[in-house]
Amino acid sequence: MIKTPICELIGIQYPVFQGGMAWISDAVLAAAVSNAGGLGIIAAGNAPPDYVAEQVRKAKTLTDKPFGVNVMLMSPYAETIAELVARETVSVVTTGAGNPSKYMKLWTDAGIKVIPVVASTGLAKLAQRSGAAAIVAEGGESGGHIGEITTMALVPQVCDAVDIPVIAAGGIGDGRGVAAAIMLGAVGVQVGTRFLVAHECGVHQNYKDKIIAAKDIDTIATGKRLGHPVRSLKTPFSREFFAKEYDSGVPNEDLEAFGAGALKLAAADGDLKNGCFLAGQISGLVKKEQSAQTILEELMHEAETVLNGASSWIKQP
Ligand code: TUI
Repeated sequence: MIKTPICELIGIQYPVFQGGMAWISDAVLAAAVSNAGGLGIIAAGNAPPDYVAEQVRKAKTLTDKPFGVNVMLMSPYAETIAELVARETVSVVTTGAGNPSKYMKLWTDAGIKVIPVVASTGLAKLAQRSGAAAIVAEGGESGGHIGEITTMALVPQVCDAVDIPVIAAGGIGDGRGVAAAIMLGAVGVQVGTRFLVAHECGVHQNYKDKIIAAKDIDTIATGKRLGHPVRSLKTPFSREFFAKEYDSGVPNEDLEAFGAGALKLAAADGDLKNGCFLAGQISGLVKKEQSAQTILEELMHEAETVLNGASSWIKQP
């Protein structure tokens, strides 16, 4: 059995967070992951506060285990949602796509464990100073909004930069990834893409089918020119976005307008032409739909096997 300080800190059986995926991670998925022993996380994304409140209340009816809410700091509703999660006193808040400093006191005063998702050591240190309970260090292999640095390079640097527990994210889809993350100094992992194909994930079937069909080089990072690069599957939409991005004749406002609403079109409608299917580079490894429980058990069992076997490479002289 793998037990790390994050299990005790949050009160979970397995040191695995389910990534907060915008328009995808709802109460049903989060509760399934939490009931199975991981940390389920509801994604606020760009959704309005009423939707987030409804999902939080629903999750409370579906599980008595700890769960989290991911607050996407670029959302126009970030402030209202920040207040809402403080009122609802969820166990954990993770944040993404920005600096959570201005909300830290509100959340920690409410007894919430705040675990910012960061892509740099600078933001990790800042988050620790303002009261974060732990940090998710997310490499650019992940799906959605991404930073510049790979998981392999980022995780050990964040571990050295802070004294709080570090969770690795980005490119982790099986037990080998979990074992590698632990070797880099992390005490847990956050997994998005693999949970996207969980039976309990209500995303459109087209989305799951595309992940399962994807191979290693089937994702693309777009939006660098707008200052918020996003990784998604290669589709007619993402290829056109990429082409427009490198066309200096297309103004930034037109590029923003082209992308608006595309995440929801993919997640809710499975729109293969106009949808933006956020997904990590590990998509090529995800080959079947399984229950959240099986995914967690497989991740941990494989990680134990890999970690137990690792010392066999050490030969006595
Ligand atoms: O946040 C994520 N992943 C996301 S958010 C999202 S929804 C979205 N919708 C439209 C456009 C963009 C996103 C989909 N996926 N991951 C955590 C993460 N945060 N990765 C990188 C960062 C990050 C990057 C820059 C955090 C902070 C930062 O700058 C900090 C500063 O000082 O402002």
